[in-house]
Amino acid sequence: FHKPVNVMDLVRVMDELSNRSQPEPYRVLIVDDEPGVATYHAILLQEAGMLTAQLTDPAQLRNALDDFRPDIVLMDIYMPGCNGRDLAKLIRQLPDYVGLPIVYLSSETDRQKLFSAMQVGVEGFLCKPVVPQELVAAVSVRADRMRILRSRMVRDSLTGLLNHTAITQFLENVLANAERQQAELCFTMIDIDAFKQVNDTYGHPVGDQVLLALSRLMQQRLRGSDIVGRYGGEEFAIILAGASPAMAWDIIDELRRNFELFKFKTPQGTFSCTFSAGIASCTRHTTLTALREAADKTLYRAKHNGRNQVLI
Ligand code: GH3
Ligand code: MG
Ligand code: MG
Ligand code: MG
Repeated sequence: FHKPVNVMDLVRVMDELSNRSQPEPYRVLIVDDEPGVATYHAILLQEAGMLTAQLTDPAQLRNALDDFRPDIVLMDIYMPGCNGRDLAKLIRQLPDYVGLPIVYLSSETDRQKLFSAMQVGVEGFLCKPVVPQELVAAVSVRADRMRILRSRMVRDSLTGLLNHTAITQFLENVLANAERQQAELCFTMIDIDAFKQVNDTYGHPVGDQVLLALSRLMQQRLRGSDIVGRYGGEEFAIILAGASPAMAWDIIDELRRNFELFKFKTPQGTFSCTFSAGIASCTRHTTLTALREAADKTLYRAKHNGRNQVLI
């Protein structure tokens, strides 16, 4: 089992979404058996505003990747006891890092050997001694692309909210944290009422506009610490960290009251939409599955009870 999404990526995305912080510097992992050489390259990159980590023991590669979570790896080819080609090949076999850019930094000039080293899935080669501007440019364009891809992987393409995988991953981590700190946490499932009818009456594009409108409303109205995702179709999930069920109810019910006031204007007429929501608290349901099931059941009760309501 591997985690398809790393929490650090999610935190970055949440920061981006809420404009809470400056974009984080690119993270570069430098693999070189000679600490002096690694440090020289590290300084060049740091001067360009990047964050670096150095790895001299290839046996620690997996840990370095998981802990440092680089946007790119700079790899020496010749190192005692192992070579860069084998390490690059190993990275390509890890599902989490299949897209991670790898660039060789080596004094190898034999074309044939270089081709062979690149065949394992390495996209760049820089010759030592490297021209500083060339190093910075080669690293930053690739790191930037990696960031964009990572952020796409955790987002829903229509609304830009966290996708199902990401929100699940987030919930798992926030739940573990809440348990350690004995903090409160509420998980809310939201489902738009009679949404099929909206599509059937006004068309799918109008349905999409409704989904977008609710997404925007949630992003505007929720606190920075609340985490919103599109769970699937017309279902959304909200993690309210540090909120009691009563607090969560107030927040979600205010959303509900705001949403029902929206008027969607179409050539076929103007209409409004509502949603139902179920809230579950981590103090009563401590596992991920139990929490989700509880929220789902409560949502079902809200639907059964006549819709357009929030239940705990
Ligand atoms: P209920 O009040 O019980 O939730 O009824 P409902 O009609 O909302 O529920 P149902 O599950 O029957 O229908 C959900 C609809 O959501 C069906 C599907 O076509 C639509 N849907 C799912 N994803 C999208 C999307 O991305 N865009 C649009 N426009 N519609 C979507
Ligand atoms: Mg070397
Ligand atoms: Mg549904
Ligand atoms: Mg629905």
